[in-house]
Amino acid sequence: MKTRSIFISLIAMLMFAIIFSGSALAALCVSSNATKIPSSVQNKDALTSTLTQQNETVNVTLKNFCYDPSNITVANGTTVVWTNKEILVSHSVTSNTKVIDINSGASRPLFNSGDLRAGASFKFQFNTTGTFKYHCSHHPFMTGTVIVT
Ligand SMILES: [Cu+2]
Repeated sequence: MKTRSIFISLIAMLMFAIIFSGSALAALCVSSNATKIPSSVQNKDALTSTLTQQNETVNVTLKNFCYDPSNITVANGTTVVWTNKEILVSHSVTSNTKVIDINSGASRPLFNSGDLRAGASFKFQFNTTGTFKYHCSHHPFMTGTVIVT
């Protein structure tokens, strides 16, 4: 009986260590910013009008329990591609913004990669301006923002 309780204590400590190490890694996640400025833009006066006409791709990496860059500003119509560059860990890219599904009438995230395994990618095209926050459904401390202008 005593052996069993020691075993249970060890398992509890191990689980705590795993959860804590994930949080510690998240604390090391330095938020980064990026603004996608099309190469065709020569001067700032042209920037606003040109940004809304672009159809470009922006890449975000998932690594060390971080989205990098975690905050991006993109033109309306931009496709964002998230790639999981971890060795073993699965993540997700799950929108905080909810929409009503036309077919089922149920609420669902605007975009959701589901289980994004190491090496896998997920993409979503933004066709509405606004601020779109997202998180990892496996590790809720992982967060990111896409600002569509
Ligand atoms: Cu995750």
